[in-house]
Amino acid sequence: VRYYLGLGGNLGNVAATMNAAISALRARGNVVPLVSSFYSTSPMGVAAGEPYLNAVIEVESSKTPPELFVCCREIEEECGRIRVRHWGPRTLDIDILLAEAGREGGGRGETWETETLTIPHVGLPYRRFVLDPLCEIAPSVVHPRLGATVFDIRRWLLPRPLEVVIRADDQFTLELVEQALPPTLRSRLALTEGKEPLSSSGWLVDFRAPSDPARPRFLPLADVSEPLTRLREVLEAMTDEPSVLV
Ligand code: PH2
Ligand code: MG
Ligand code: MG
Repeated sequence: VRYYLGLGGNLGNVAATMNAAISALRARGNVVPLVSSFYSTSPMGVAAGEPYLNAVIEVESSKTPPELFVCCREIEEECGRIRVRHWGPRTLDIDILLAEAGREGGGRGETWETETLTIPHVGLPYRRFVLDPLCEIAPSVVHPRLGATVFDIRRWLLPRPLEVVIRADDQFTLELVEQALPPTLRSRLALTEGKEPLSSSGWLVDFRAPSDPARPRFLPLADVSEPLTRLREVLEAMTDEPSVLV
């Protein structure tokens, strides 16, 4: 099975840790044909800490998704990961992004939905720190739920200002959302209120509906405990420009 994995970390010598993780994957019988550049990225999340180094690798493996998931957890631990807090600083995070990915004109690839594992990774469509390295090594791979290539998904994040429609409720009005965003972030966005994205490159942020992984460019916030904080994090990750370190 062909997989794409996201690597990230912000504690210690992350480049060395990521290289050690790639060696550990190979030592466990997996083939790693492609490794992206290492990207320096802004931390997403108030608890995330220092800037991150992120990369994406292609892996050929005979393991099933749950088996690979366990294998990645073991390697995270081997590489010194301590889970101090959810989304806190870490030496190494390995996320399964895509499995048996289809190519343009070919099949669509696999989806996986269990309590511990969702494939494709839910954050993939809106995280530049994932899409930039993924696009470097696999631009023509198709996202099985969105039916779009990685190249196109990344391209949806490039317009400035980025068009974002807010589906507000009584509590989270457009005015409140605008006030919650720092001016630098607000200047990258064209915010309006509505029910659907206005154009083919637009995004919808929904404060009412819970997660629905089948909907493209739809960011649910109804199932999040601090929607405005989360919204700011997500919009920052969408519009940040990660820098490449090589
Ligand atoms: N991972 C997180 C939280 N925040 N920020 C960046 N820049 N890169 C990450 O890999 C990352 C993050 C949770 O997995
Ligand atoms: Mg992660
Ligand atoms: Mg993880």
